[in-house]
Formats: sequence, C-alpha cells, structure tokens
Amino acid sequence: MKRVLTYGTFDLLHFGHLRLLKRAKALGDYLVVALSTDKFNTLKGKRSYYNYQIRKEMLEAIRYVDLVIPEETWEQKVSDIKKYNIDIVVMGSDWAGSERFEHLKKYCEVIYLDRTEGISTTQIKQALKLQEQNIKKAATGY
Ligand code: C2G
Repeated sequence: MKRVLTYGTFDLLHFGHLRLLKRAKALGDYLVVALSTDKFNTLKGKRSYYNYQIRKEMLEAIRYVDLVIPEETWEQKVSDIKKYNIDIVVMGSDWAGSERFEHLKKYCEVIYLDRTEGISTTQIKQALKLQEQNIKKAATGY
C-alpha cells in the first residue's frame, strides 16, 4: 500500500489540478491532499475565491483523492509524512528544488511532476475580469 501526499490551495479547481492529482494517485494506492486553509493562504500571500470548506468538498469529490487534511503551516510536512505513513510527496514542477520540499527526501521519496501549461487560477481570474470589462465596454461604449 503506497501512500502519496501532496499540498496546495486548489482554488477554482481546473484541469491542471486534476491532472496533477491523477498522476499523483497513479504513483501509489492512497492519495492524501493537504489543503491550504484560508489562514495559511494569507501566509502564502494568496486569497482564494472559494473558502476552505468549499475547496475541501470539491477535492473530496475527485475519485483520485482518498483523504483531505488541512495545511496550516509550512512546518507541518514532516509530521504529516510520519502521521500518514507517506511513501511519496508529489508536487508540480514549479516547486522543483524548493527547500520546502527537498529536505523531505530524508523521510520519503519526493517527486515533481510537470505542471500543466496554459492554465492557472490566476489566469482564470484575469480572463474573467477582462471579459467583464469587455461586456461593460460593449454595453456602455467605454
Ligand atoms: N499545478 C499544476 N499545473 C497547473 C497549476 C497547478 O500541476 N497548471 C499544481 C501545482 O504545481 C501544485 C498543485 O497543482 O502542485 C496545486 O497548485 P496550487 O493550488 O497553486 O498550490 P500552491 O499554491 O503552489 O500550494 O506547501 C505547498 C503549497 O501549499 C503549494
């Protein structure tokens, strides 16, 4: 029974997130997702559109996800690995080489999977804002 763990905010869930979760699960038999709480997001300098409960509900509906736990601090990763008997920590390649994950190699395997190009939560928010502006401009002329 290979147990996999990944971390993230997973706001405005999109196919980049899904492809990461699918590939992470394929590396083992059980996938734990440590989901950034709203408070921890503030620490990360992020403000999610959906709150923790909604983001947790959406992740729990994904067939690849077996358990969702809260990510509240940067420092909890080693205790997560021990508490959930994790064999592999998986993150997208934007985290490759980060000290926040490299030091975990003393406790388990750490694998970085290619990020899905052309999609991000930030991109979705920007596209929606632009669309809103274009609609307003078409309606009002400015
Ligand atoms: N991801 C991806 N492709 C994308 C967007 C995201 O593979 N187009 C991956 C990220 O690399 C990450 C996961 O999906 O592994 C979740 O992305 P975010 O919610 O943006 O996670 P992040 O804010 O990087 O949080 O302690 C670590 C942090 O909690 C990670």
